[in-house]
Amino acid sequence: GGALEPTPKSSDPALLATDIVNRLTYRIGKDATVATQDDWLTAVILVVRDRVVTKWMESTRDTYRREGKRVYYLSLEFLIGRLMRDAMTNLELVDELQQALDDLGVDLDVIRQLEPDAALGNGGLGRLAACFMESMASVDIPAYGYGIRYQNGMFRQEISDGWQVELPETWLEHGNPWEFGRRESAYDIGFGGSIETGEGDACTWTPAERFVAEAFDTPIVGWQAKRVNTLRLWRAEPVDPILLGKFNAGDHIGALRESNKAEALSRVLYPADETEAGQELRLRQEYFFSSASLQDILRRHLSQFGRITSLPDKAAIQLNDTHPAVSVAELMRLLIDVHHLDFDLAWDITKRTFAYTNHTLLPEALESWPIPLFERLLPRHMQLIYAINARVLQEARSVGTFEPEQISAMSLIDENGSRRVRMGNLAFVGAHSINGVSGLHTDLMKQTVFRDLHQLYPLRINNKTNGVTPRRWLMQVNPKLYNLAREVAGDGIMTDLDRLTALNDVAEDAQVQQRVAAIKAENKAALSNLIQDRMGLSIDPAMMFDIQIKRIHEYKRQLLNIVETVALYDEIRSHPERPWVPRVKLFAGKAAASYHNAKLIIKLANDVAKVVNADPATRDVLKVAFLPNYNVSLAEVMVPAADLSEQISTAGMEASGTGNMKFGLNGALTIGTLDGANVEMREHLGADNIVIFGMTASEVAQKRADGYVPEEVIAASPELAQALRAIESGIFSPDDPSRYHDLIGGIRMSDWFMLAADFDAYAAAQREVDDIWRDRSRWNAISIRNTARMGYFSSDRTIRQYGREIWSVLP
Ligand code: 26R
Repeated sequence: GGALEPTPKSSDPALLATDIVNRLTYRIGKDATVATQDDWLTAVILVVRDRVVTKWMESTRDTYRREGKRVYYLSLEFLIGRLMRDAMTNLELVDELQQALDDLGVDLDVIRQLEPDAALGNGGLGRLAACFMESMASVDIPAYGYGIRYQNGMFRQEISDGWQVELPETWLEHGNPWEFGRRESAYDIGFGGSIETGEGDACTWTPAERFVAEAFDTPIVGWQAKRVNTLRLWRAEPVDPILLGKFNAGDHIGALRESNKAEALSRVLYPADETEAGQELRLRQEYFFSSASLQDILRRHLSQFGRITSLPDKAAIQLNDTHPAVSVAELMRLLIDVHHLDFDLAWDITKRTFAYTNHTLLPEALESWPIPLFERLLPRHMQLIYAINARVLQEARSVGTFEPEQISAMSLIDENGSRRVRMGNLAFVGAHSINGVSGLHTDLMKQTVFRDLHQLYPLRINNKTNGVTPRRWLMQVNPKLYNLAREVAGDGIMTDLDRLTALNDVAEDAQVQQRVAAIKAENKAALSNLIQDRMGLSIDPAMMFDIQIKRIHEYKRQLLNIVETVALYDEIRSHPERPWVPRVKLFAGKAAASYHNAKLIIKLANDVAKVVNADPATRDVLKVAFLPNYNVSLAEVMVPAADLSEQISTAGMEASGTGNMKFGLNGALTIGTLDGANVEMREHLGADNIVIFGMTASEVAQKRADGYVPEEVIAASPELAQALRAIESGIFSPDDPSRYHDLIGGIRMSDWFMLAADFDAYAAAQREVDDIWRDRSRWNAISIRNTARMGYFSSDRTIRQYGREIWSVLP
């Protein structure tokens, strides 16, 4: 029994206020009369943090005492956003802190907005990792997240004359009160060099370059502070920060070069989403954090359990996509070369320890590394990969039924063209579980990328449909809707989101409908104010808020939405007398800096907005806006304000989507294709509570195979033809009339994402949405049913499934 001080339970606002002033005085060194808003923010975070730390130590001691299994979530991305409200909510201290701050004359809502967003991720995969961290703590799974402490996370987006401009995001500029630097937890990371054969299967690797990985820990609080887990992020350091030898010899520059090289490793998040960066630095980052994390995991395991062979019983390591897949080879190296196991035993332990999640089937997002590069940076790992490959292919051949093409598809080495290491295959063969992130995506994995490996190991692929944390994405972002839901469904909804189904019974209740509509109106007014402040654009909250927010990518088809907007604009101008439903089309999202068409789509959204918003003939019924710098905090304002959620990817291309779930939970109607988790959303909502349109994944595949001719489709759709011509003609780009020739030309010529093929169905679905909107009681009932039936999409459910079916940490 530890003799720690009792948890400071003092939730009395007066005591909290004293605490805050004490932090301000003794930690920040300021008097209340001169404190800036930033000082107050830091003081409040420190007060909250202390309470978190107490729980954190309890959790850590509890895990150790139980001698249980720990989960390790390895991810190159954690898109956690702001942490203060999250921690306050999960400690159930929001009202008390609000009161304390009121008494001090500080506005919680003002200082809350000064906390920088931790944007250590691109999009879906990174945000999922953040929801999972919160859910693992909430369902009481001992877990560590491992990643990189990027000095610069996702870039800040400015819109200049309608174009995206990327600027560095300096989230650490004013320090980070949430993190604890752990100088004592540091590991050596090597690159390059040479190998000598040793005894048995072991080798000695002498790297040519060496760096140090230093740990920074952030506590992640679960709901009601049931458990606090650790997010451990690595920063790269030079081996000897001052390099005394060189420095003393007068080589200041040489010493600096070393330290710059180290800093580069944890300097910046790669902002390419779904297109392979292929840069040497990226592979270095992947190995850097994999090696540091595995060394840390083995050290912890050995210090508690003493025997390396029990690793799979005490550690489950989840690979978040292939970004940490080099871990498979690194664990083999550590087990064989450092811990002296033979290859067979090491391979058995490795497979029983790792599991791998796939998040995309797009061929351009499947990682593979040129063999010469791999060999140069990681010579020992290259050897091990060849050895693993030999075994796997031997196993495949011994089955006796595989064709040579199937064997070469299973190989860890891609031999078509220049030889490359396939990271997906490496992760697959090194893991006992490979999961997709929605039912459809998992099925497609079995039929496409992993078709042959799935035949060889038919029990490995399984599905874990994504989810989102209801604490952040309902309770915190939409407190009024949460309170209404709690009135109807009881206090237990945050631990059991399925209880929201109680709302089904009140979906037709006129009074509840009124209240839900009033809450939505308030959320829309808040978003309107934000748009007014940031863009100087005024939007009537009575309009339908039609929102598409996500990374800009052709497969997500923001362009389909914009083209339909142009067609609608044209129709309204031709028939102004018709009873048009007033709508505002809102867009936000970042484009990879190197992704030409995505950046052009942003410019087009802005060009269309400029023309449409200035037209007195349509002004009252149609508005368009592209909100700059989409991030978690902006999503937190937009999601609760949405009437309509756009989830319109080409079927078969969006692995799951998680924005779709956040919108549904907050009562938006979804217009979407049968893609990713939309398929399961329809099953849970019932077909009357979601508007589905367009081709299915198999129809898309069939049409591609049959030879799709977009010009035929365009010729058959006067509305589409007219809208495309309008964009091409330069109506929206009078300063550069040919700006969109190539973009629209791509649709005419090949239209890989089948925008034209789905256009008419999409436009018809939008008019169906209008019809529902006109019947406001029907709309409100659908909205309530959306909230009622989204319980399945809680990340607590997802995590419990991982815990039972993959990690064996739950009964
Ligand atoms: C290799 C590198 C360039 C790279 C490729 C792809 C880096 C990042 C990505 C992002 C991918 C893997 C991603 O974010 N996928 C998304 O994962 C979400 C969570 O599972 C899904 O909801 C979403 O559909 C999917 O696109």
